[in-house]
Amino acid sequence: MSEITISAFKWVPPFAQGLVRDLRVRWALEEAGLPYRTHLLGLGDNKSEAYLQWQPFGQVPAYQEGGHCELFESGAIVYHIARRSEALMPTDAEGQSRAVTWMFAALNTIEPHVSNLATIDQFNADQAWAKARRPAVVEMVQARLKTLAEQLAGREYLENRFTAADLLMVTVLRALRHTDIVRGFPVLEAYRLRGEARPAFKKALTDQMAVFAQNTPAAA
Ligand SMILES: N[C@@H](CCC(=O)N[C@@H](CS)C(=O)NCC(=O)O)C(=O)O
Repeated sequence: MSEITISAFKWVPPFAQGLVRDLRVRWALEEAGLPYRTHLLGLGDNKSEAYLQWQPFGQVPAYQEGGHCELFESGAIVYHIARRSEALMPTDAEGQSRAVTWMFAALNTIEPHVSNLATIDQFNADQAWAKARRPAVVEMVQARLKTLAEQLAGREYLENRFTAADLLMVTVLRALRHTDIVRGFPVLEAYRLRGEARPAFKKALTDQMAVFAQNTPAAA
């Protein structure tokens, strides 16, 4: 495969370290055994004209392969990698479609509610509207996680093996690390820990955190 480059931030505040979505791509590339380079973005670089040509929303991650295949959206990038790696995707068509189903469930059915809660807690905790809204948002997250826990009962992973869907789902659950919500579902807590115990995850996290450590601003 041609040379792969992914975008990532040089530094983010501690509440976001270990959660920035380039982690998903790093993890997928580690599972697939594919080497990559990083294109590191400092403050404001993600809104430059040049970067917006690559990632129109000015977000990370973005992905480039062979100097031409430019992708964005962490889910699409992980899918692109998974399509070519048995480590992330079964080889049979039905198994692939099942994995994709759970990838969408992670990003489209569960992550929006998790993000709503994270937005309240990390950026608006002191606002009256946030205090009023939070209980209903927590309830919605718990309802989604209850169903997920039921699906995972008696299984190690969402299907009968680890796939890109588990990779995405575990990263979604990790975004609740500032709460006790996942710990309230022992099946999900065990699933999260199972994902985080994978060598590829550990390598991806170590590499993301190393960049932040190297670029910590003097005032932080
Ligand atoms: N749906 C996008 C979301 C990407 C995203 O929210 N990235 C955050 C970091 S985790 C970001 O770049 N935030 C800066 C911004 O939105 O300006 C994906 O999954 O790639």
